[in-house]
Amino acid sequence: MVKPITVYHLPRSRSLRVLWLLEELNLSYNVESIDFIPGKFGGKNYTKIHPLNKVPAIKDGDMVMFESIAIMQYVLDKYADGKLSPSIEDPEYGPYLQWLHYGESTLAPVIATLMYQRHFFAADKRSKDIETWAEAELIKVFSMLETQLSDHDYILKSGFSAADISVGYCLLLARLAKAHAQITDRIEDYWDTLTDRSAWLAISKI
Ligand SMILES: N[C@@H](CCC(=O)N[C@@H](CS)C(=O)NCC(=O)O)C(=O)O
Repeated sequence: MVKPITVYHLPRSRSLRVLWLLEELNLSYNVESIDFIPGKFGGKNYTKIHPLNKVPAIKDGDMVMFESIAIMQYVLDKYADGKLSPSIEDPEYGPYLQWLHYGESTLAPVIATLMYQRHFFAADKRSKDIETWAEAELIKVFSMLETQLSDHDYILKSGFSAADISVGYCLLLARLAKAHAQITDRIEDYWDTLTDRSAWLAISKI
């Protein structure tokens, strides 16, 4: 890496996935903090970086990109030297990719639904039916995770990988969405294991 990657970041947001990965890999980075202005997230200048004004985005040299999982894949392919993801020949490669994407494609939308119902929508726009649906759905999608974690500490038998970062961020999101009733004891233990890692401790307060 010639110059450190710039990470556009908002506290407690999906940009934590990117910072966590960079920290685990011991790569240097700059943090560009985005202001949360309701309705004008990040302001006009940030639209040039992310046309939808969402986080995260990164700048690596002249290259700008967004989508947290895609950014993770980019960093892993370009700078990780085989760390934190199994090789394509490894039998764990398929399950690894599945869980890497499960975090954003399956877990995050359900938890985000709860977040909107409980925090973001005005009281008169909330729907008890949607909230009840999301609670039931979260039990289902967490049960898959619970099964996967039944006989090892991390998602893969071989140990900590980027898939844990993808899924692990959703456990923070679930707490922010007040989904404690859906977080089982095993998932709580997994959260404790993840948040004990020095890389998480280094970035969680940024
Ligand atoms: N799939 C995208 C989701 C990005 C996203 O929705 N980020 C949230 C913060 S965690 C955001 O920017 N929300 C502001 C908005 O949607 O206006 C990713 O993984 O990067």
